[in-house]
Amino acid sequence: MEGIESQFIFKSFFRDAMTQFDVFNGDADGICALHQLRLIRQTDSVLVTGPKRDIALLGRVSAERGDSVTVLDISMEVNRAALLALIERGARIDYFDHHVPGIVPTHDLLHAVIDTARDVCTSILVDRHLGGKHRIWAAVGAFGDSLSMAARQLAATLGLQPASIDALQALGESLNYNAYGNTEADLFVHPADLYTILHRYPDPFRFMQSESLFRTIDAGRRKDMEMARSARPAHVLSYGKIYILPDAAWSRRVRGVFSNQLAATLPGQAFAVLTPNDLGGYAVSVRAPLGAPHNAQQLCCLFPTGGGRVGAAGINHLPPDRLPDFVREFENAFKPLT
Ligand SMILES: [Mn+2]
Repeated sequence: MEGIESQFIFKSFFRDAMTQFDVFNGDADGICALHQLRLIRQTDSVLVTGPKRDIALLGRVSAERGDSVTVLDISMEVNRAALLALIERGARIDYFDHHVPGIVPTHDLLHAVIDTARDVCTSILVDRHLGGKHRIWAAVGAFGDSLSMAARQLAATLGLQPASIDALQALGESLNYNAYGNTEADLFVHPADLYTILHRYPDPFRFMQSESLFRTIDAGRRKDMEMARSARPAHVLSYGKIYILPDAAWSRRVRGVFSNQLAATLPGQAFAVLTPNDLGGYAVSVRAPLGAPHNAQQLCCLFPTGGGRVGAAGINHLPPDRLPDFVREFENAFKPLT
């Protein structure tokens, strides 16, 4: 009896109270955007996040009339139906993002700050919104999103020494690296837990010095890269290499970063890095020669789950019986024109 009664009181209390939902990409940019906002306005919130590739997050939000939802660094286009449903239910939405949004709905309940310029990320949009109050975290987020120039420009306004700026870069890259993997099980720590721990630190240098979690991620990132570097390519061509990494959490985490590093090291060559997925096939990252980017997207779009850009593209699921086709098409795509 008592239980039922207190449950009733509990429920009616929460019906009147507003719930804050914080919905953010689990990468460095998403985490640093939220961190800046919550350093200004502290609130208990429901955290909704996941691995970097999980961007359809808004559908998981159960907000109702009077509730407030802050959305950071996930594509509005992908989350459109859920966004419209939340507005329909009467929730108030603040939306900050730098991905192509599609058509942005106009509604009193929606405050959207969207900018797709190449040199901004969500952490930078939040920095502008807050008038630079926690700019150092905007720099960390920008480093995480590989916007080194923009990040260095922000850091320069803070009067930091070059070594300190380099440390912020390593922090951004580590926070970002933690979000790579096919599922939550592949990550060093769930991004919601990473955010919760990081949020205790207004000062990024204190976080790096005091938090063992930072050292775990940073050391893990280096270890993964070492393992990848020791892998032998499955196919060596005169103009590129194809790697097939083993079925392991580290290889699923490192696939994209390893591809980028191969491309940066040998700018005249193309690379593909494959990791086994849970469908019995492969997830594929392709990098065109960095010196003359071409055909990466074209190659990946020959396969049903492929997509990307001209220099960097991927295939979500390459069925095992299509592997020989992929190798042949890779040769065609990057064969030197004679
Ligand atoms: Mn971003």
